[in-house]
Amino acid sequence: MSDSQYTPPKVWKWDSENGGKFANINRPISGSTHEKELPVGKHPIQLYSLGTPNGIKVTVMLEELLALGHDGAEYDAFLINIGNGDQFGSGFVEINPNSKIPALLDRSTDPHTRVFESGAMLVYLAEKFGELLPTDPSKRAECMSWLFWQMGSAPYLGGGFGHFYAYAPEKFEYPINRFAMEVKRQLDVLDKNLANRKYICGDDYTIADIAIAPWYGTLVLRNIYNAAEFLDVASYKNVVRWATEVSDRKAYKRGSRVNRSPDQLKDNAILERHDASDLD
Ligand SMILES: N[C@@H](CCC(=O)N[C@@H](CS)C(=O)NCC(=O)O)C(=O)O
Repeated sequence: MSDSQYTPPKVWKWDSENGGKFANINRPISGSTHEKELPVGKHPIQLYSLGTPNGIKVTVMLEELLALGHDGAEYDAFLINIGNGDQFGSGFVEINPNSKIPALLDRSTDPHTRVFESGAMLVYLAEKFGELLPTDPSKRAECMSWLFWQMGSAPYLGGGFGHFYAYAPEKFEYPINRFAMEVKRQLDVLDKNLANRKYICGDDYTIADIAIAPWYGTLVLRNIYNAAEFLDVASYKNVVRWATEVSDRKAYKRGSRVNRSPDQLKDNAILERHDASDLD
């Protein structure tokens, strides 16, 4: 247990200098902090994002749709630098009142369609183009179940484990134990599911794979949070096998290079994507 004692006050107060990595952008209030219109490119789909696991889900999906021959999935991906507070600009907040990347605007509809929440974007795009989401009600339910599983589980991995293991100003045993336990349980859920399945929902690659791979696939393959050894990720052999296969897909590779922040521009990563040739 940690030695530090904290007695919560009667009413919580905002201490903007709390020493945490994200103290400069975290706020207890929603809404915009400044007026800023979003740029608009030439393609039907406008994406305002950053190449984090949540952002990558959508660029991978768009690249998969383009690979399947859907020109209507052509997109402009503009960089939203969350470290600089771009997510609090007025134009961004109009698309996503929750001020988090990714945010999507489909300008091919009248009126334009805004979509926030990466899971909602995967479903929107899957339905719009009739791809990667089964239409049979039972298969669709299985796919949706895993998609929602990801949306509910990943905050334990990123906001819980990753935050306390890698970003908190000090190492606190209690939250690290609690979230390591949960993340390992989640990896075990995936590992057991993938023991008899090629992909998350069965024989077919779906939006459930696209949602889960950037989080748990990256965790087992790329040592995020420097925690590969701590969590013994190599022991989840079925997850490693699946993650390797998914991350070898051409569209996955292309999508994961988009909207990398300026300090992450390695391995052919690009800041913004406005043309297919930007990734060639
Ligand atoms: N549930 C949301 C989560 C989005 C999210 O947490 N985005 C993070 C980056 S991965 C963000 O924009 N953080 C900025 C902030 O919290 O101010 C989704 O899947 O779209």
